[in-house]
Amino acid sequence: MKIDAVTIFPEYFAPTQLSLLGKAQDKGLIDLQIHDLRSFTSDNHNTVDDTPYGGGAGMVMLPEIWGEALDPLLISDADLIILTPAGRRFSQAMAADFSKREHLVFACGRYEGIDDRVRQFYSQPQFANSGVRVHEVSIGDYVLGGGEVAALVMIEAITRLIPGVLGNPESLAEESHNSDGYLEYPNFTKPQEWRGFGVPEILLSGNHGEIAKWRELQAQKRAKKNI
Ligand code: 6GU
Repeated sequence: MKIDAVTIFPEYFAPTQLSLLGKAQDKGLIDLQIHDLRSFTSDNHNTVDDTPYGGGAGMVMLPEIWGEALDPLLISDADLIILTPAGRRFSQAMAADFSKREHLVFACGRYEGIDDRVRQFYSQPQFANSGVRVHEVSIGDYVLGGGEVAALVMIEAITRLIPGVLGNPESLAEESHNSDGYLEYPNFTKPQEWRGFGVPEILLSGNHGEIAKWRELQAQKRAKKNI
């Protein structure tokens, strides 16, 4: 998978060199490129934003600069992901869909966001016909200072679903038993007793059928409690 991220803060993406994602790049499974939006400016101040038409607080990111940055990345089959708190809520199902794509391009907005004509421009039929799809995505109901952290969250959730990225692929197989795609039952490891707390007997029984039933029940209880 090819991943591009465009940002005014490339340093935010330092953690992508760590852990599974770092290894996936070493293995050649993922080609991740971070692009500094300011490198596409041509004025002395490297301006990336201006005041909003219609007035109001905050600044809006300039469409020309975004166009310069995105044009070379969106020449064929690609998913453009515009990060905005007003976007569609990211989910495990979305992560699974994106994990099957060839090329993801993350546009990290700062300030009050990116001039909406950037979304409009790349949503035109000539882009759709060449395989460019545009998505506005949010990672939850709260406001971040910018899209960088949201892009990191998405990149981590998506790339771990790519075959070969996880050290132990059985963890994925187990997750997928659950419709949401994640484990919900409580887990225990050594020691068998810790600060007076034991491990549920059933987990020591070796009876895998009963263990599966117990875990299912615990998952349901937990799901109810955490709604
Ligand atoms: Cl994608 N961006 C910003 N700025 N805030 C958010 C978000 C994105 N998702 C949740 N909050």
